[in-house]
Amino acid sequence: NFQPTPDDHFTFGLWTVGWQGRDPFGDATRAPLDPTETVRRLAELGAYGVTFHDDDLVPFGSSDAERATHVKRFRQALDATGMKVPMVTTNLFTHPVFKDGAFTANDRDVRRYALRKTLRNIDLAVDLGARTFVAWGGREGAESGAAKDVRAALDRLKEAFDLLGQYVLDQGYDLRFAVEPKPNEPRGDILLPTVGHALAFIDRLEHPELVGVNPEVGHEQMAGLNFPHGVAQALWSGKLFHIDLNGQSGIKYDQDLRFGAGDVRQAFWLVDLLESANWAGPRHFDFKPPRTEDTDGVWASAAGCMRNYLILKERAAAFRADPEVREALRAARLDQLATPTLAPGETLDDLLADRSSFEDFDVTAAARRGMAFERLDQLAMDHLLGAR
Ligand code: GLT
Ligand code: MN
Ligand code: MN
Ligand code: MN
Repeated sequence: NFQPTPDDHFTFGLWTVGWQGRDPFGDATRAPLDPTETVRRLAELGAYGVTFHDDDLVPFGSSDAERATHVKRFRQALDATGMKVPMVTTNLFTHPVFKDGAFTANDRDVRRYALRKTLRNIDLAVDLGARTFVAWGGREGAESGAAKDVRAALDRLKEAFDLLGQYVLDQGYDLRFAVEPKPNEPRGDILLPTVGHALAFIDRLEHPELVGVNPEVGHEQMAGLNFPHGVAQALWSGKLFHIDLNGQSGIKYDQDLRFGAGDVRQAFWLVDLLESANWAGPRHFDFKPPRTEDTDGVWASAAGCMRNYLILKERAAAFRADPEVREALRAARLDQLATPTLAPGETLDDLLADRSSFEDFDVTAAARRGMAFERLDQLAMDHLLGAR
């Protein structure tokens, strides 16, 4: 019946349902939401937990006493509802001090401040039981060429992650970092624009084992990329530490639609991938209920994220279980793709000596074989559209 329960591990950022609808052209259309109200409403809807930026919970500039009160009220709401906090992140983009970035700001004192803001928030994250710390570098970038020496900026970004990793090890924290790529917006060009860039960067760190990625559906699609393919490569690399689910319609501004809206076919293949890989992390929604919506519309939008995930999960399972699909997968030779190209024990010399692989290989006949992908894809379409 597509009714979510905590066992589905659906989580939401406080900033998602809490978005007031302020955009570059218009003022807020909704009143602020109290984080404790968000916790209660999401629990009622069947969510597992919430995530937040430091500033979502404790307004920027709060005193230590105010901070303690905000955290205490939040903790009480968590205890009352059983909601969890699997992930926390730092806001290093809203305050004007971060206008040229945080870990890669040209101003050295801004970089030191950004590190301190993050370290403080790591302590809170661990205190609330989070195991993942997301780092979205939305302001780490540039609008013009000479303004940012990208190689120097990457040195500073590495320095920041090396220090944060060292801190977590020194404190004995059970916490890993997840870098969230995005190609642009709010900066003209953002550093680590795609999952691939982030994976290559992580390899250069002092403690790469502590750092993975947090891909977001819309962010890869803003770069014209295939999101399930990016997630598959992150899984293949053992680097899918977290995921941001939402919707996007092609290459345009970051839409942050509810999950399932936008490119529904990629959403289907994504759910199929996460479920068939038995991915164990939370299904985290990072969306923005459109500013046309009132508070009822906000909760309808949040409920829609979870409902669409569950519908697609059912559709993907039906696709995988269909005997005709299994036969179509064989006809498309997916079983061959899963078989190593050399036989067990076969060497490069054996391959060179194998006349059937080259000298006697019937290239013309092999080229004539159809791949039978269209029939397979139509079966997927039938399942996705509920026609089977
Ligand atoms: C911001 C951004 C999101 C990130 C959040 C984490 S903040 O809303 O647009 O994609 O995941 O910092
Ligand atoms: Mn995100
Ligand atoms: Mn986004
Ligand atoms: Mn966003």
